[in-house]
Amino acid sequence: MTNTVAIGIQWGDEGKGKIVDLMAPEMDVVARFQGGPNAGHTLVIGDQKTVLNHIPSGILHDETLCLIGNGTVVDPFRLVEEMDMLLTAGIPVAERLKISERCQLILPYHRSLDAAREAAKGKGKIGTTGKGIGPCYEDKTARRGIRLVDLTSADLDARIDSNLEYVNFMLTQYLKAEPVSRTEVDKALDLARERLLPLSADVPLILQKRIKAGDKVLYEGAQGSMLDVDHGTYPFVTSSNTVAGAALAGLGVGPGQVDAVLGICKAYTTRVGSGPFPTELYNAEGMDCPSGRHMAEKGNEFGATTGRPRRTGWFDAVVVKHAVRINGVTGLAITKMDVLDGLKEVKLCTGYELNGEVLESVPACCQQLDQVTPVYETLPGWSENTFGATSLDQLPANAVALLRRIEEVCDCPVSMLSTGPDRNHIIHL
Ligand code: 2SA
Ligand code: MG
Repeated sequence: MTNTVAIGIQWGDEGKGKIVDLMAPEMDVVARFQGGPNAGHTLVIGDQKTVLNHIPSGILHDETLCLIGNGTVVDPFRLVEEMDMLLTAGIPVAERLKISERCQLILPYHRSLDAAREAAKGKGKIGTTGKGIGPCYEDKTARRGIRLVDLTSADLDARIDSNLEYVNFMLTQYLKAEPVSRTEVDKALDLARERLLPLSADVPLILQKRIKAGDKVLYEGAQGSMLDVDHGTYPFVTSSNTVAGAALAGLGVGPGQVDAVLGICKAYTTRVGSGPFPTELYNAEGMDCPSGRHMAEKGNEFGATTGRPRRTGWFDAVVVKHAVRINGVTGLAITKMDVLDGLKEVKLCTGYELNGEVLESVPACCQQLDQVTPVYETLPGWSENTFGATSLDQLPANAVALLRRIEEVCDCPVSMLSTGPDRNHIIHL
């Protein structure tokens, strides 16, 4: 194992939690570099399911140091809740977790702004997770954010006053929503001071020492490349960079400290929230098709934190190729292959047709992406059960053929294949 960035390369929910948890025992450090409680990483061990929002998916392993980097946004209420959930399960979180002192805090007014803005947009809404992610990253860029380390700063009160004055003007005058009280904000700040500040640390310093000592780091991404604020389906994206490059800025390491990039994707595609999705087959708004419904039902496609039903569709190799390029993916991890069991045929989208031309890449303009017609390659399906398979020779020939075709079309080797939610349901290639 080498220092590896593990990221989602579709629209999130690719099964990153499972893959990271699987790799964690081989790694010494697992570090999150972007996103916040909008992530929902599900780990299944035996019959126990754990959903993590902020905490890196290595936390269940006693030898693994978990780091939350400066590129993330942290909601004190949610993070403390998550820590307590793990404590109750017997995991000594405080001994395994360090939080960057430069982390931005999500405060109650960020959640109010997120909800009020979405409500004001009506049909044109982004479909955010409602966790205050966008407003918090906006404050960071606007240089009025509150970081963990700022809890000890003498001007904190004045900065909160000034932020609240501005936010409450926006909420009441412009968005016609309820204002946020200082008491609510203080509750979040007090909780962060009491429970998070003791875990705060100089994360780049820790990482530098660990890497120099020969320790291996797993950089854990959240969401997916198509939700990246620069490279995704803008404006239907999250507010952070989700690509592999963000691991460097979001933790404070250099390019030489990453050896491999693992791109995690499903054997089909899903998306939650609004925005273009060329290979879409099925959604809760009335689009129906037996194969898409099969994926949604068999794949249990509901958001891990919000419970929202996900939209489903065929594997989009144009998207995955785009992701392989912008992330420098060195190996693919394909998840939920078993969900395709029982389909008569399986399709891969290998190009987009627009105005009689076949496009080589994902168009940057959302309106254009909305209008493309997918060019499909159809492969025979299989009726055999691949759930829980642990070696390639347990798979039907047609499943192996799909895998090989994905490698060819995406020009990237598959290094892992996940065949179920459990740690053991994996094939290493
Ligand atoms: P936000 O809340 O500002 O980041 O939302 C902006 C867009 O990004 C999408 N988004 C996600 N899409 C899939 N999975 C996500 N995480 C959770 C999970 C989702 C859940 O991993 O299970 O529990 O529903 C995630 N986070 C953000 C979002 O749908 C918007 O399109
Ligand atoms: Mg998820």
